[in-house]
Amino acid sequence: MKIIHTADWHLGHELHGFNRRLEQVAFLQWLSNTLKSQQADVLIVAGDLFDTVNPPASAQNLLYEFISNNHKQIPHLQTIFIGGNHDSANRLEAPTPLLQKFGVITVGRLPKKDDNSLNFNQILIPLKNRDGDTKAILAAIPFLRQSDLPLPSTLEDDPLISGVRKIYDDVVKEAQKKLNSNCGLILTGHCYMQGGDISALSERRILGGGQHALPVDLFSSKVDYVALGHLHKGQRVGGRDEVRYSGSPYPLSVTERDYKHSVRVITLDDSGHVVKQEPIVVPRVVEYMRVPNRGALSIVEAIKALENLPLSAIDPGLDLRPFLEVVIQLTGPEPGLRSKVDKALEDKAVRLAGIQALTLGEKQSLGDITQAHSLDALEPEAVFCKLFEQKYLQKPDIELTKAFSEIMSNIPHYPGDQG
Ligand SMILES: [Mn+2]
Repeated sequence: MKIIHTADWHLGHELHGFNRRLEQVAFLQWLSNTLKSQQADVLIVAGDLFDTVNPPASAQNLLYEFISNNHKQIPHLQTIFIGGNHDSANRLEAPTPLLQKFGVITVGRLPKKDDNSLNFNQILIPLKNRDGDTKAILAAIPFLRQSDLPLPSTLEDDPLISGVRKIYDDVVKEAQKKLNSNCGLILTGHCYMQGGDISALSERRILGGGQHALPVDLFSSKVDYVALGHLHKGQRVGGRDEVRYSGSPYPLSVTERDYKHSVRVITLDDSGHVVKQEPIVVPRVVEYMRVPNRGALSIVEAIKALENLPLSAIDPGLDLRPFLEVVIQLTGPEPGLRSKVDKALEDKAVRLAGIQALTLGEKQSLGDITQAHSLDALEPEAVFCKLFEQKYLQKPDIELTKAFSEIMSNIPHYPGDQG
């Protein structure tokens, strides 16, 4: 039996205001074809199908077209969607009665009975090969919200970790009652695991405080595979090959430019145990460029590089133009930075997806360069000068200091005035 594991599609996602529908269409078409060519029996999408709880109709339409295509091409395919932190559990589950007819099971939120106990009938899903034989039990656990978690049994326990652990333990215990020697056990999750390699800026810290990362020993060593979602880079967790993030299928931030996004193919033998797992790289339909390729340029160098950007002579059309990130090293304030970059790109068929302006003193905190003062003993002008020095490693010139004082004198009753 073959399973394809993917996650974090974020349908409806925009990059700096640019629509990405064509990339999303291309990915779903490619995935449909891959499911067919790989002769997959099961598709698991481990959360964050949509980018927002209220996705645009066009994004929902994409998903339904994908399901309908699969049903035509691979009628026996079983598809399991679990909710992520970006998804609305209700919205995901609303079309369930229809989707079931297409072999799709959606678990938007943790299924519970009226008495608040876990509804194992909905959590535990038998996965079948094409002959209709159950080869694995899938415990479909979605993103867990605080309200899903049981209270800790002792005060010493971290309530988050002990709550999530209890849910996984209970579910695995129940699943094992149904397992026989010819059947594997697969779990899903949408969470942030300790030691995970995050992609700068594109994933949210989902569980606040210092305890948002979960330990990998949460997952029993008896499970055959854990299909995770949330982190956008595919990776195994805690050195365990069977605990995996598939990663998102395309970049959700320009910083993911050099990373090869993929889906994961898992092959189970006749007794339901994993014999092989491998990534298949998702082809890109849009190019991601960075100026410069590594490091940063001064503004003069950067503008020159932008003017000489190596672009294809034919404009592929707005929705397929390359995304571009520009990284500039500043030595002082540059209020006209954006307009200079915009001007250099005026006639270029690219989409500016971010300007990263590096300042010289970025690694220091204000405390590193200034003696400890009580806040009310500091004049705003002094704070301004210190911050400027911290950022640019030089003092602001007289003109700038004067302009700052002028602004301050125009603010009626700033707190310093009140003594
Ligand atoms: Mn997520």
